[in-house]
Amino acid sequence: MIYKREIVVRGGSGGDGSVSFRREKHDPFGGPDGGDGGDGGNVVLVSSPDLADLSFLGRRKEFAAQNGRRGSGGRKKGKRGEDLVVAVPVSTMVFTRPESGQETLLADLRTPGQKAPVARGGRGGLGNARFATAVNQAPEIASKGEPGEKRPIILEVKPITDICIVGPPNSGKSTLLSAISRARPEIADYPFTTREPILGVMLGDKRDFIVAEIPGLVAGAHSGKGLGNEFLRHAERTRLLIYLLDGSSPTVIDDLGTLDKEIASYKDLAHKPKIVAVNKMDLPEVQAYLRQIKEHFARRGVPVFYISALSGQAVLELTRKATEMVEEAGPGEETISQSQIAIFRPKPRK
Ligand SMILES: Nc1nc2c(ncn2[C@@H]2O[C@H](COP(=O)(O)OP(=O)(O)OP(=O)(O)O)[C@@H](O)[C@H]2O)c(=O)[nH]1
Ligand SMILES: [Mg+2]
Repeated sequence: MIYKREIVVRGGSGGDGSVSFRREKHDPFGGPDGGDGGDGGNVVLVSSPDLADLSFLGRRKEFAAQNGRRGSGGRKKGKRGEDLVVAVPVSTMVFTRPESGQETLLADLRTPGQKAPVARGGRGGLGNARFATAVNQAPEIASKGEPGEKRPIILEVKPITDICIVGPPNSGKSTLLSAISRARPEIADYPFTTREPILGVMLGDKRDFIVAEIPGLVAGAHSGKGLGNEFLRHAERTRLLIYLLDGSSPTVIDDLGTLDKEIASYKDLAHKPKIVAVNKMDLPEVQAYLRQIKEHFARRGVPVFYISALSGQAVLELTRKATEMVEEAGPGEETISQSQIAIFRPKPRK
């Protein structure tokens, strides 16, 4: 899966204006009648809920709209170049890549069907009919069409979610996601079963919540260990993190520290509201040193839940607290589920 790509977009060039004179039997020295060139087409991005990532772009580097056609005699305007419409996943952010300095956000395509023009077509040139004046009634000049706007842009998919489940490999993230949502990720007793972020919808009383599972994070993920930490991009626009730890891990206390470090090393994720959930409470070996774990985690100052994603123990309490905290986090960013209504931005009038 590809979540970040740079492409070059180019609007079509405008067609040239035409130089032409009316010649008819009854009027052999008729005036200039060269038409204007057509405008070039624009490149427009549109967000589609059917796409999950950017791999469909393939290796294609440049995306250009059609050129406008040249004008012709009889004051005929050249045909306008067609727009090139490129579909991208919902929640794609579009940045400019300036020669120097900061990338700036061009568009944030967060609702299905939302459109963003990213490269304008050039205007068509003027035909010689436009240049006729009292002094020069037979102008031999027409103007050229303008080139279309051309620029590199960066596409980055950053889903907007309510809750992200993060944790070490094999801690039960997929089991929890399938317990609380309709997603059915693969579950297996080895690390890195989940290799891509997975989204699920959790049904709520008043509204539904988008929950994501992020692939397992190991110590050093920020420097590429394990599957790396690139997937935390999926947590950038979440409202709540659930730290899911494996209660049967002999190092469960250190696991929390490791996870904290990895989260802290990714942009400003450290500031997100969070809940800690210690999983696999159904296992007898966990019970053995549960008191020790509880004592340690109680000092952390974040809500801690002791759950079994497998048996369902305390899962309802966890989700209740989670939805409460999501609502407390305020209106924040709208998730996909709440904004299925397409927003079509009308094209500017010429
Ligand atoms: N006993 C017990 N086993 C669990 C529980 N939750 C998950 N497991 C088991 O732990 C193993 C890993 O579960 P997954 O849900 O695949 O864990 P994960 O965190 O998604 O793992 P990765 O995607 O590989 O990082 C599986 O064998 C699960 O059956 C639980 O609450 N109790
Ligand atoms: Mg998994």
